[in-house]
Amino acid sequence: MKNYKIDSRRIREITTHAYLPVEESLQFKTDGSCIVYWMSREQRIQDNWALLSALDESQKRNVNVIIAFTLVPQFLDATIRQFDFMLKGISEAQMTAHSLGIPFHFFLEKDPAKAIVSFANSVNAGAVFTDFDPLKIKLKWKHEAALSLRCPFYEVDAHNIIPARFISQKTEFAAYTLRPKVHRLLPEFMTAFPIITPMKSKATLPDVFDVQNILKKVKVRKDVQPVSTFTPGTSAALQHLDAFIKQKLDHYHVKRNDPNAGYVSDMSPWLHFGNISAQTIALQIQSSKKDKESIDGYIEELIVRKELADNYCLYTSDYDNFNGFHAWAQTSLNAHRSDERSYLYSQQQFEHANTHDPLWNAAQMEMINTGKMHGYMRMYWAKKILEWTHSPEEAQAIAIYLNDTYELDGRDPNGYTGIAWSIGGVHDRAWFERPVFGKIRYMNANGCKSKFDVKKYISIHSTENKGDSLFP
Ligand code: FAD
Ligand code: FO1
Repeated sequence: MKNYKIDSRRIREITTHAYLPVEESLQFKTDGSCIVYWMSREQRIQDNWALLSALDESQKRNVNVIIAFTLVPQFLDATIRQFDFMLKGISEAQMTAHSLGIPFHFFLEKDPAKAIVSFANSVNAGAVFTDFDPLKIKLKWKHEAALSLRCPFYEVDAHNIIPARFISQKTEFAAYTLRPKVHRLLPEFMTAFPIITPMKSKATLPDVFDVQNILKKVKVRKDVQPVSTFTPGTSAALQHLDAFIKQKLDHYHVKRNDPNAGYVSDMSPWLHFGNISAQTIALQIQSSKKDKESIDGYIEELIVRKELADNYCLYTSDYDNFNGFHAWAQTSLNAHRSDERSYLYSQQQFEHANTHDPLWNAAQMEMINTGKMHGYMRMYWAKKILEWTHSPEEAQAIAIYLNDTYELDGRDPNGYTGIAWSIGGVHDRAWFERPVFGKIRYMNANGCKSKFDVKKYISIHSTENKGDSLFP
């Protein structure tokens, strides 16, 4: 594979040897017989800056690169639906790695940090690379691993086109504060990926893991069934992207907010699991010669909005609770805590799409049946949970629980930020005051009626279940 340059602004050294007692830091390894890539967020082989960084280091040292994935038996509110999708995608990645001669090791471990440290020691790793993820659970895994690793440990931002830690060192107030930085820096970072070609040295390849066998071992809810609406893995993501560009992109700008039209890209499940890189998508969208307003609109969502979500989670550790909201929003919501709610529903009533509102119920059923609620409906869906619960805290907790249980793309910075936008006005401005919402932007069914055919949406997604019945 010909030599290439990794942009050092993507890489952060996490190594803690600087803080080790002298005798321990003397054990710190600078040689080693391989380089390990601890894959997590970016579950793909090609177009992956984290793997490319590890490969670059392995070539400099003339040693092999080895991939390791540590699966935990439970992950936030993930169910068999998300584990099924993810594992099928990882299985494809393992096959691709092996076809290139790169060993891909798979571990099912309660303690991922412990697993990666013992693996790195067992293969005498000269360095460990992993991919950037702003979620608290992932930062904890990395911190624990860093405390015990005795070799250089690097984090590479392979999710954002412009690395999150580089583009901003603070919580951005809104899209308009981040957008100019994105557009100024994009030309520097929108480069083509080097293609990984088969390794010269023949490393021993581990056995491939069996998806069904692992699915039997994970400790997750099995009643939220896998969906047939999305095919897992990188090849399906690339095929779907190609079809979107050819058949839909031209009308994205005009039709993307109509949940009946089907003119969004549906790339979020594959982006969430890292089966495809946002940079790969952006490069293809930009060179597509399609409708300019649609290209610009799509790039706004894929880059500004998505990177804004990583920024929010990276610099606001309260991204999943009320304390993460701006002061104006907290003051305003506090002032309306005792307002009378026109309706009140429990988590279970929401979960069973059992409210008085057929439009809200249809959105919930779209998510339950297909694993992906249309983006426009997610705003309405979350805002109504704020309106029909006792408090903003309860609303946010229910929205996160439902989103992370049923959405294929859930458990993601986009989700925590989308819910904080809807319920806590994060990245939004104050609107004129009203009961319960205070100055948080309000949405209602009439607003939806002016945008799309609400009756049609309800008939398509009404409460009769299409998949295996979730609720007896
Ligand atoms: P397209 O319109 O085709 O956009 C392409 C890509 O741009 C998306 O895949 C996504 O990566 C990015 N994007 C688009 N809109 C947004 C946005 N508002 N914020 C951040 N990135 C965006 N997105 C998730 O990935 N996971 C979630 O769990 C999630 N939960 C949400 C909850 C609420 C309450 C709200 C308001 C939004 C949520 N979003 C979430 C953001 C957005 O709704 C989805 O990313 C989008 O609907 C995905 O569908 P798509 O790929 O067809 O989007
Ligand atoms: N990442 C891992 O490294 N190991 C896991 O076992 C794991 C499980 C998992 C389940 C559902 C899900 O939506 C994500 C999961 N992830 C896992 C993390 C994922 O790859 C992303 O890093 C984050 O969820 C997005 O930031």
